[in-house]
Amino acid sequence: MSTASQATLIRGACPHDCPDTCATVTEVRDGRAVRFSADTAHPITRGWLCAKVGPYLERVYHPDRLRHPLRRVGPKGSDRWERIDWDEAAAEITSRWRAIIAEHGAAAILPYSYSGTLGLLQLSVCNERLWNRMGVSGLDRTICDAAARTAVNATLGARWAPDLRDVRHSKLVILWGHNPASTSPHFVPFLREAQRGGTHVVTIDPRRTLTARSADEHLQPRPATDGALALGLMHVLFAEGLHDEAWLRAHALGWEALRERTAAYPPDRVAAITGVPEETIVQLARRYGTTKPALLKFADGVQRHGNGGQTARALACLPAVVGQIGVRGGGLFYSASGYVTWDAETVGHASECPPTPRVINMNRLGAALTGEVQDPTIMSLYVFCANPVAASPNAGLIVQGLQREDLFTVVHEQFPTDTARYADIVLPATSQLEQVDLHKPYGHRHLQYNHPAIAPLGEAKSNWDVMRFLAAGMGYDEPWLKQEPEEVLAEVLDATRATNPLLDGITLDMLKRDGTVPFRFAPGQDVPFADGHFPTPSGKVELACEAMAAHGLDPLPEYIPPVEFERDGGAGKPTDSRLVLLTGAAHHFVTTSMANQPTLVAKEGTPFVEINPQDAASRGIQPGSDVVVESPRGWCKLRAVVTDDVPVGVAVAPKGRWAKLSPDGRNVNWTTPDALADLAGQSTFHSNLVDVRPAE
Ligand SMILES: Nc1nc2c(c(=O)[nH]1)N[C@H]1C(S)=C(S)[C@@H](COP(=O)(O)OP(=O)(O)OC[C@H]3O[C@@H](n4cnc5c(=O)[nH]c(N)nc54)[C@H](O)[C@@H]3O)O[C@H]1N2
Ligand SMILES: Nc1nc2c(c(=O)[nH]1)N[C@H]1C(S)=C(S)[C@@H](COP(=O)(O)OP(=O)(O)OC[C@H]3O[C@@H](n4cnc5c(=O)[nH]c(N)nc54)[C@H](O)[C@@H]3O)O[C@H]1N2
Ligand code: SF4
Ligand SMILES: [Mo]
Repeated sequence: MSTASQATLIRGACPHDCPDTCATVTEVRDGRAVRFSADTAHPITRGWLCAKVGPYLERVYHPDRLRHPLRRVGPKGSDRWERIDWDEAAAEITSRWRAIIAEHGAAAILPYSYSGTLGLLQLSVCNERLWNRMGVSGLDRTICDAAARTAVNATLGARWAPDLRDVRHSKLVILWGHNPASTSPHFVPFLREAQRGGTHVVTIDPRRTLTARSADEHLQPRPATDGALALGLMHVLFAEGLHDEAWLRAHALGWEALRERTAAYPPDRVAAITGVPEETIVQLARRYGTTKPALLKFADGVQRHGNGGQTARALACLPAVVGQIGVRGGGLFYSASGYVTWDAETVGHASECPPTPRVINMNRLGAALTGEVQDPTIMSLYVFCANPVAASPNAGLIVQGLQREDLFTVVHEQFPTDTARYADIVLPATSQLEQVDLHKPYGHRHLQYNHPAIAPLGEAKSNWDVMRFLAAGMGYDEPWLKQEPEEVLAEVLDATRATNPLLDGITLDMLKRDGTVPFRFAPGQDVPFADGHFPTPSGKVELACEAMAAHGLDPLPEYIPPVEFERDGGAGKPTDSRLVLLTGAAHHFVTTSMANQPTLVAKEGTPFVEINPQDAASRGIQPGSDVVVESPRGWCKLRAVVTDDVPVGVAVAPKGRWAKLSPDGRNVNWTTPDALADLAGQSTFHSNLVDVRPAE
């Protein structure tokens, strides 16, 4: 009888790579989670979870959850395993590592992780402590946001974002290369509220996304031409005197040089480059110059091009031209990550460790495993919180590298992913319901504590428990490799609070008790840069930015087409019949996470590629037929969706599909480039020219 068992409610945080970091509530009965829902009191979550995480218990109790360590018994990739226990697993891993270190040095070991969880303990600390102690190769974490992170920090001095509820004060909102209806859903109701009150919403995206459908205006520039579009808007603003000169004089470095630069971007030239009509460019510039407060919100998709750094720079400069920084309802919304940076020393204890011998760009994983990285060659790969075979670029080359007989690969995972398939040892990971963590969102300004709700499934261990276990196996004795989870969190929180007033008075006990705790903004200081000070070297917004020169870029924003695109005199038209393949977020997955949940896979349908009717006709492609999508890196097979949601010359196939769950055993990342962008080693997934043709 149901009355016999007592229900408990456990507070948590959604751990996934999403700006919303929802506050969750798990109902537990007899040790089993029976209901998973949203906190109704959280000011952003407001009682609902997205389509992906709503059915989370399907993920937690999925029959495919890994429950004990496995050792490979067949050839690499054959998916034949024997069950082993944790002691055997640790003994094998540590003895292989000792032998590799003795023969090649610790640099021959590469840990690879990204964003399976965003927790302080299970990701940030686990990215550092054991690896620093071992002195292994570092990973340059560039797959997602490296270019914009660098560009925004250099231009404004920090990644600070407005309270997303303040969009209610905006009169104009420009969503640029950002699809929040799928990727930051809790922003959308606030946006709608503003829109109902008369706010004009513009989306700038080559694809008619879910977000674009309900915008007031949709501009569809050719991919990777956004830098030119932004400079064109500035051209009109300066030419028509719609810039805020008083503000620029007081707060901006290099605005006159920027004005000169924009002289080369008159609307007719920008229209030719971008494909956006001249009148539309002029009208949007006038609207942006005269409608205040105006918010410019961009996210990560738009930077995943060969010229992503300069694009992000141009976008970061725009709000300054119209003096819309430090204004409630205005400004730049890129990321809130910069408000709190966890204290690096307590996260990693690097000062007590050997120096990191080298850093390897994660976008080059396939190349790194197959010869690009030598002296020493990578002899062991340890993957956790990532699924590179399905999520990283040029995946075919990664598979080739993982098949190297002399490579020792360990994968710590919740599921038998495309990457786990190529491991020598697979270790079972806990889910968020089974582990402790503390979360700092990148889309809003509240900390969120995650209590474990249930015991680990089978023999699953959390990342931190595995790190401690392996550290003991390596014979390390440092107390910071043995701490309990809460001790680690308290150590980092206390050290971070000591230098960051936004955490004043926030203790671990308070976080455990309240779950959600907002940052402590001083009165009047919750609007980013409200005091007119910018933490750049000059104290101003750096429109001309010497830091960019140090990265080998023009100190002023500039439009240069990505090298991957052979362009017709810079006019932005491909000179051949290939299509630009964009592979942004799928609505029902977070990259490849969730893409093995039956109800979500069913909602997403057969892996597809959208192409314009004109492109379909000229290639003899029937709607609903199978097509081959091919680049110089490789190919995959997808179902053709013929739609004018995508313009001529562009194809769209969302990221996230598992290769092993796809009919051809591949996904779009068999085609994507592993070339690096103009800034910070950024990935260039979307600078991808592909042939699309009917499958035989
Ligand atoms: N549902 C869902 N949510 C997610 C994720 C997911 O996989 N699924 N992933 C999470 C992660 S890891 C991240 S980084 C964020 C990303 O969040 P977003 O940046 O909002 O998402 P993306 O779909 O990657 O890219 C946004 C848009 O950029 C467009 N785009 C591509 N190239 C260009 C271009 O040259 N110009 C312009 N103007 N637009 C362009 C794409 O068509 C896409 O609609 O979302 C997070 N949230
Ligand atoms: N074509 C294309 N590819 C892309 C992108 C794109 O736009 N286009 N976007 C890129 C972006 S923005 C990003 S951020 C990357 C993300 O790339 P990844 O970080 O590789 O993300 P996921 O594919 O979600 O894989 C995360 C894995 O971590 C596992 N996991 C979750 N929690 C835990 C845990 O607590 N412990 C352990 N050990 N494992 C856990 C999950 O089961 C999942 O398999 O993908 C990139 N891939
Ligand atoms: S994925 Fe994002 S929107 Fe969905 S529950 Fe998690 S934090 Fe909330
Ligand atoms: Mo990302």
